[in-house]
Formats: sequence, structure tokens, C-alpha cells
Amino acid sequence: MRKFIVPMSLVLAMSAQFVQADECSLDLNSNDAMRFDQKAITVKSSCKEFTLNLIHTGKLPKNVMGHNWVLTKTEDARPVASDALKAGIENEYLKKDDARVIAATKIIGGGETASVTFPVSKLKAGEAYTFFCSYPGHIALMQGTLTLAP
Ligand SMILES: [Cu+2]
Repeated sequence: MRKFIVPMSLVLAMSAQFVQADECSLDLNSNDAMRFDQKAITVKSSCKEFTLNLIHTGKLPKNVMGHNWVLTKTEDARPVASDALKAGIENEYLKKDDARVIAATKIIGGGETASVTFPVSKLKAGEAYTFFCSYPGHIALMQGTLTLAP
């Protein structure tokens, strides 16, 4: 009987998560080939907060193939990424207190996950946003767009 109860509550918890995933959160995979699995993210303006769950499906450690998820206005993405180089891995490859960064996760390695939640009020309709990985050199392949949609 006990064996039955545990899986049932697990199933319920998982279905609740799927409902939320459709609305105001997203799972984004990253890998050892230096890629995100999605190029465009849409955030609904009806969401109060948005949660990005970054998953590293690879095996390489974070000092070799580290990934994070950083969100800025598109015009800020390159400058933020070049300042991130100087910040080093001890600062999660981001300049400290960088006001241009709207949201960011820590750097993770293979098999790890990291999440960030930010208020959707930080986004404006019609503004172009870019998400990227600030690990040195990764922005070349690891970037995409984020837009606020009605
Ligand atoms: Cu990366």
C-alpha cells in the first residue's frame, strides 16, 4: 500500500509542474557540444514571474564546458559577455552587480541544473532581448532571443 501512495503523489506533483511549464517557466537544455536546445523563448505578459531551469545534459565539468543562462537587452549581450571574461569563473563569469543583467543563473557543469526566477515586469513589449551563456567564447553558439508576448 505504501509503495502505491508514493508514486501517486509523485505523478500529481509532476502534472502540476507540467501545467506551470506551459505558462511561466521553461526547461532549457545545454550540452557538451556547446548548444542550448532552444533558440527563441517567449514569455507571456500574463505571468508575474518567469522561471528558467537550465539543465546541462553533458558530462564535462564546469571548468571545461560550463554553462549559464544570462538575459540582457540584445544591445547589451556582447558588452556583458566581454566583461564576463574578465570576471572569471569565481564570479560565475559575470561582472559583479552588472545592472545590464536582467537575470542569470550560476555556471553549471555536466549533470547539473540551475534555475533563476525574475519578475516579468522587468521586460517591455517591443524590446529585443537576448539570452546567452557567458562562459568564455560560448556566446558565439549559445544564444537566442527572448520576447514578451501578450
Ligand atoms: Cu556555455
